Amino acid sequence: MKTLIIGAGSDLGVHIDGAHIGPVQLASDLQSFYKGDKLSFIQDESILKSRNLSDRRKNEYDIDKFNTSVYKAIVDNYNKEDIFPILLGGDHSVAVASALASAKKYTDIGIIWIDAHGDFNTFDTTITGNIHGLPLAAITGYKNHELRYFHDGNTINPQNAVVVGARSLDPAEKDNLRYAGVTVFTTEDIKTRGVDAVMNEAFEIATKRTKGVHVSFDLDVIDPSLAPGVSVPEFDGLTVEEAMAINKNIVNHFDHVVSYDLVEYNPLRDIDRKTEQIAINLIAQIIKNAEKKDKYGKIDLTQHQAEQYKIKIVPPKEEQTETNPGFKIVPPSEPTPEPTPTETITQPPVETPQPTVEPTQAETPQPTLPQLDRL
Ligand SMILES: [Mn+2]
Repeated sequence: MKTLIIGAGSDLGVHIDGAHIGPVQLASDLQSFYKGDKLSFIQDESILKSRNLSDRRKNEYDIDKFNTSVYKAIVDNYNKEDIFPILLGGDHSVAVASALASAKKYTDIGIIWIDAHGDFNTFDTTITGNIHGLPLAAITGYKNHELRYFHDGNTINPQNAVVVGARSLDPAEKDNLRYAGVTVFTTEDIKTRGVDAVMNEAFEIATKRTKGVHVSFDLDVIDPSLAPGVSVPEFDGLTVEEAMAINKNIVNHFDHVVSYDLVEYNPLRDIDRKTEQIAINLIAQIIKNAEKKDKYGKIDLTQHQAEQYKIKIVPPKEEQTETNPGFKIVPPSEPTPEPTPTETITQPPVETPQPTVEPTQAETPQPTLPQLDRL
């Protein structure tokens, strides 16, 4: 099936900056090997973001405006041809648009929400007022109708909604989840039962009497020591192998999967592009299976971009210390009564031989990022 990549560059749902540039960065990484259709939505720069944590209706109207555009575009494309939408966030509030677009198209779908958080708060129960903590409730029709004014189809039955990897749930949010009837598998469940046992059960629940499953993958499910590039990190998360195994399980159930989100990648919080590397491999795996093509293997981002943009990876210069100032000053053999600076330095810095340190992964500096093309 043809894929459609939707870059949803909004961070209006969280008080931390950065998630809005996630899709631009990921799309830039994808452009050398992904030749399919792309759409791009960038948060209007004129919108001032509310950081007031006591504001429970923070950015509600701007998020509604943004999601309305994303929703309409996905539905329009669904009406034109057979597509598999892949939405790149953006904070998780953008998933209201993608999940409900698929609910509109397929009428009756389930949802698997892979996330350290439940994202099941309401405007009444939210502690932070960050709307990225409310989308799953909105998608399953549990209050939060303010977040789906644009939607003209069914919401997703909460009985077909499954959260996978949760480890940070607010007390009132837990009540909401129980009351609505959403199944929650915690990070602990994954650690004790294993990825496949949990995911197979998640698919059983999400596919029961439905016509497909929307998958929404929040990168914060991974431990922040391995994937620090998210806005709200939670410790004791999944390993990269577990995250990839979840994706593998999704691929094994691909006959049921109708659309996929990868959200919360925050380049401003990333370290050594660790999160970006994971994100791009998760997406590549999904594109490969949606398009049933083998051309996307494992992607090494540093190498990949170096080749793509012909960036020379330069080994770091030896650290300049007092004993190794980085260049050699040879004192005059005879004391010179009135030396001038040009005479004392007999070997200028440019003549210093290059250090012979072998570049290694850890020592390789980040290549200068190319000018990012928007989608
Ligand atoms: Mn989330």
